[in-house]
Amino acid sequence: MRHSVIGTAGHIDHGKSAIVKALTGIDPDRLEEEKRRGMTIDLGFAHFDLPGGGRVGIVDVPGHERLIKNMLAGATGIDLVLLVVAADEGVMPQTREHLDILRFLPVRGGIIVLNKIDLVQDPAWLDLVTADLATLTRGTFLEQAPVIQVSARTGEGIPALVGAIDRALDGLATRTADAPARLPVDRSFTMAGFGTVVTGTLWGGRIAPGDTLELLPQRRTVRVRGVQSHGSSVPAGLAGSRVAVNLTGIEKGEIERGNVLATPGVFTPTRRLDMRLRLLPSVPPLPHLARVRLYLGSDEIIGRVALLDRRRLEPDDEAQAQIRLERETVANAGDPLVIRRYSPMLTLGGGVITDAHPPFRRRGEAVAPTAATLEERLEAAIQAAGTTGATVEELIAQVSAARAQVNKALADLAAASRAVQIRGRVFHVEVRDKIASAIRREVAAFHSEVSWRPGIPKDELKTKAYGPGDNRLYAQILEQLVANREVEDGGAFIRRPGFAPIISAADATLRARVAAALLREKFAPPTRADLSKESDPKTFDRVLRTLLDDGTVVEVGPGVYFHEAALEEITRIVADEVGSKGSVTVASLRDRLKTSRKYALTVLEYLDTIRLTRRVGDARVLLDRSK
Ligand SMILES: Nc1nc2c(ncn2[C@@H]2O[C@H](COP(=O)(O)OP(=O)(O)OP(=O)(O)O)[C@@H](O)[C@H]2O)c(=O)[nH]1
Ligand SMILES: [Mg+2]
Repeated sequence: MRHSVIGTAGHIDHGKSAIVKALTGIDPDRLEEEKRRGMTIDLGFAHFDLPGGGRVGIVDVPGHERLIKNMLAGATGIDLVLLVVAADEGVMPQTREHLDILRFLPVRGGIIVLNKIDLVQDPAWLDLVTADLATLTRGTFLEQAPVIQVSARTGEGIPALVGAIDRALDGLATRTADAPARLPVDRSFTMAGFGTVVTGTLWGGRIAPGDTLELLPQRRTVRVRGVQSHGSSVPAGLAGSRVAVNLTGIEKGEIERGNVLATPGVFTPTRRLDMRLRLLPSVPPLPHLARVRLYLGSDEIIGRVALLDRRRLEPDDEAQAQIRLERETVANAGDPLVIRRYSPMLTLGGGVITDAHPPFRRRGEAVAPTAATLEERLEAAIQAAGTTGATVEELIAQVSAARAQVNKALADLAAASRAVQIRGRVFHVEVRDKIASAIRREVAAFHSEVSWRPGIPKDELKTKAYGPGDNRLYAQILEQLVANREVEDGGAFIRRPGFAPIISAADATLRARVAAALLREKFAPPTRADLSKESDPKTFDRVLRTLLDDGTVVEVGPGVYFHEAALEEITRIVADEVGSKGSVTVASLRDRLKTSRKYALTVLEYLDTIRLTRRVGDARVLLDRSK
């Protein structure tokens, strides 16, 4: 069974909670204050079963600008996001801010939910909102996301949304449970008769009753009494799902959001982290040693960012930095992070941890060689895979990082036009561009060298521009060039759009003569030697080629040429024979055509190869094309 967790995101009052309720029947706003004020304050949880099987957990987040901290704690670990936008209001500040945050998290996919469609009658307004959304998501992981119009109030579009969720989750590989357990805690409470319970989205591994775990950064050893997922006891909570863990050996008051429940001995709490940090385009520059809030998992920690190679980090720029924290947290190289300004609060940017236990670094100090980001290492691996490309599995093994992180880095590389995914394999864009240039070059060269042919034969083009082997990448590139009208697909040939072969007057005369000769004795056509008797061999070859190229003449067997009109007549006769007698034989065709056995046989074998007929014993029947 598949386990996944989806999260909501979007501006306040756009209907995130209403959509969760419409999908699951569960009202995620569980606090009395939430019900009274009609807004989400803290995270809400719900779940439902997909029609195709698989239980999905939903984390509902608040849209209020002052509650981004809670949103961040909920968004950690989700697979898929529903970015909810009210159709009557369109893109609003937290639509933007939530998307900015999600861009730094390893969210693997998303759906844009255009809600409150019942309030909008004007199609022009909807077009405007949709266009705004396209601008907003351009270059992000949501660029290709489906946009589903719904009304949480009337229920319109909800089945379509369920379908879109099903499809989106289907495309995501399941997470591996054979890693150390790591549960960023987003809630802890006491349950009568049970004691302390913590919940969260399990990042990795599995948690089962009887396990001894460690609560960090407190370094407290705890025991698991029971595990639930979506309200029912389970033998084990698995990576990628929502879990509630009943613990012994600890009081609720000793646990808070942001703590991590983990396999003992794997993580050492830290107060210093190296990171690759990127600022959003729309924020003020970040000075050296600025005080910020760091978001890691479900944790929020205050710290100062030391820029190692510059005085300040400009918007939309990236740098290596070290953050010094005011208290301990749990981190691992490769973890995604977000930073916000200390005050007034504003999402500044995010990035990835490059070292969770670095030495103290001074300004100007060289950064450890391990500082190559996952994205950089991934890009190098994709480049090395060349025209063969690599599967996501192969890439995960090569960069030894978690699937979610690799997927996120791949999405970033794709958004930055550095990598493309073609039918399950990832290729570097430079590889694609090189092949596209080779195709353009070979087509142009062919036209200038062999201007009397209608284009370069497809096989020849592939061999020259790409070489042998798996042609998924090649086929896709060629298709793209055809779609862009850079080249034209002329059946057996590729040519410059609109190119027409240039045939000399002398060649044209010979062409007409050869064609006429073949037509004259159409069922027992002259041989190549007969036809070429009075011409220069090179000229004859060229002229015959032009006849074959445009289909006037067909080579039905080695050195046996029929005029296309003759072949058409034969096809009719064969169909007629089969129609009246049930099948056609070499002898019966020979008699009908008044030709030799050799010609009748060659023609029938040709009809077999083009799959018009099929041989049954000594006879042939028509091949049913509908099968
Ligand atoms: N007409 C109409 N109203 C809706 C629809 N969906 C939600 N609403 C109303 O919009 C208001 C806000 O809905 P919520 O679901 O609480 O919005 P939210 O996005 O969860 O808000 P926060 O959690 O505070 O960010 C409520 O009064 C809902 O009844 C809809 O499709 N149509
Ligand atoms: Mg809400």
